[in-house]
Parts: sequence; structure tokens; C-alpha cells
Amino acid sequence: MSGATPNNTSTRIDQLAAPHFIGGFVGPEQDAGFGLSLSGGDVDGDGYSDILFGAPGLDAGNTNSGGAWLVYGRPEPYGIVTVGGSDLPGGTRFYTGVAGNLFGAAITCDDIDGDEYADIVMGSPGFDPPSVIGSGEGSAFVMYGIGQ
Ligand SMILES: [Ca+2]
Ligand SMILES: [Ca+2]
Ligand SMILES: [Ca+2]
Repeated sequence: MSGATPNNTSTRIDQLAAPHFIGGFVGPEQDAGFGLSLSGGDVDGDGYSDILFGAPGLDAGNTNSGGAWLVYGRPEPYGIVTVGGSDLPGGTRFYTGVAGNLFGAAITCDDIDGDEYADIVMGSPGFDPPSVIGSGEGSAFVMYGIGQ
């Protein structure tokens, strides 16, 4: 056998201390499914990567309508904060408000239009597009990143 020794360490993530553990984000309500989907990219072009969190089980007006939060990156640690609360300034929430949409079940960030700002694609597998006959076809929403 040759090559590097495999890394067999094991770390309990919720017991890490600074500087390795610099913050955590907590879901806003019971059964929100917060953190089921995650992605990151510099949406506002300030040089700090921003994080998008999905919570498809969020009851934003109706049961399991879902939601997603864009949290802007910054040099200072966030600590432990609850999204949707007053201790998370500057974040943005996206939602549909329609029961069963499961908005935020899938999320990705990438620069689709080549302007160097990360763009966001958010999946909503239970969404019913109004122009399509049927139900539950699902949709994905695209939001272009823009400068500050
Ligand atoms: Ca940013
Ligand atoms: Ca729910
Ligand atoms: Ca872009």
C-alpha cells in the first residue's frame, strides 16, 4: 500500500469552536425543512460569496408553500442566528405563498448571463403555472444577480 494516509478523523460539527465554527443558521419554524437545499455565489458583486438556504416545508401563508433566504456574505461572523428573525439583518426571503408548492426544494447559484454576478435558480416542484392545464407540474424561478 502506498500514497497518503487516509483522514479518519471525526468531528461533531455542533461542538466546534472558533475559529473553525464561525456561525450557524437556524430554521424559522417547526418542520420548515430549512437547509434541505443550499447554494452560494456572489449575487450582489461585493466580493463576498452569498448563501441561499431553502426551506420547502415553510408555511409562508399556507402549508408547505416553502421559502428560500438569501444571506449576504460579510467578513464578520454571523454567530448563531435564526432566519426570518430580527437577528439576521439584510437577508432576503423569497416565497410563493401557495400551499404545497415546496418552494426552495432545490437551489443553485451560477452566473447564467455572464455579467459576473451570481444568478439564482430556485425550484418549486409543487408549483402550478397558471398557463398550463393540470396540477403540480412544478417550476423553477430564475433571479438575476445585480450589483449593490
Ligand atoms: Ca456578495
Ligand atoms: Ca410545513
Ligand atoms: Ca449573472
